[in-house]
Amino acid sequence: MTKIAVLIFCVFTFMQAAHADTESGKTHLITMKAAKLDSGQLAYQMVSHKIRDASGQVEDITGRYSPEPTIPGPAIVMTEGDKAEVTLEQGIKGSNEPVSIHVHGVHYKIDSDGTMKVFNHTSDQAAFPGKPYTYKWTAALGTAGTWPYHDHAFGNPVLGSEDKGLYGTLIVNPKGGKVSAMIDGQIKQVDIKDVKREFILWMHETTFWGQELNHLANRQVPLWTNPTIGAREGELVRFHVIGIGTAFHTFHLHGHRWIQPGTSHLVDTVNIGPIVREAFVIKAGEGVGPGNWHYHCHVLQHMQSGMMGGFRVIEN
Ligand SMILES: [Cu+2]
Repeated sequence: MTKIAVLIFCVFTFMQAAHADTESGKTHLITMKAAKLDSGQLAYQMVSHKIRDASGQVEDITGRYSPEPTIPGPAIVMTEGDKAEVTLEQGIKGSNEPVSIHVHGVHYKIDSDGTMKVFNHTSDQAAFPGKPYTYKWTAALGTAGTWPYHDHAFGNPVLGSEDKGLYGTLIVNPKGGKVSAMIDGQIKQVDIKDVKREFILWMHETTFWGQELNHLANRQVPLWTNPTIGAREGELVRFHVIGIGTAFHTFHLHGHRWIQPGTSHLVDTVNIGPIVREAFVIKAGEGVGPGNWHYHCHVLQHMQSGMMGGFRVIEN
């Protein structure tokens, strides 16, 4: 080989190695369904979630999810470097309309945008009855965070029906497995594996819609509206607060404080507009002990409409 050929070969090999290093080799094979609740609201349901690793071995984690459609929809948890193939089925009784999943945060090609041709000028990326649609996502390096996914097609080919309940959460955990948090008065790197409970609270108009990821029981628990949530004193708890709809909110948690992600700025409120989100870790009862703590929206009108719930910290 000439020197140049050797150089090109070396650079190519290096690039391949670097590329491989950014991928986990894990692919999430997910099937979800859009359905109608008895209330008339719409909701996503997990049908099947399998994880295939680089060696081809498949782990089925469907049992972690609620077997029913829920609001918010199933929380999909990935790690930077993972890929996902998400197939959506249209299971909305009495309707022939398309329904889709449009995701935020992760990488995807234009054909996985989850929008209609009238919007994307490419194709209808939605499921019809008997005709599922598959989206491909890459949780590339740099996409760690809590992201929303939602419909962008049903009932209105431009807007979709996120407002009727077709929304859910995608959590991309950082490749290193650690997030920063203020614990015992110091900013520390918390191992996500040490977080035993995560609470997802969506703020929709004057209502919280909640979900617990309980890692002790390995289950996702639907909490529905304005739920009482809880933890044992000293447990690390991660909150994911996300807005949807038209209102702007101020999320507040009594007795606890946290740092705004990426800063050392200590807060006990966060402003949440539509599809804006924040995730943070606290140590339950830190410095204040057990109690029937509260969380609520601090916009007075929303408080007056009952936008609140309990955060019960019990003695260890
Ligand atoms: Cu509010």
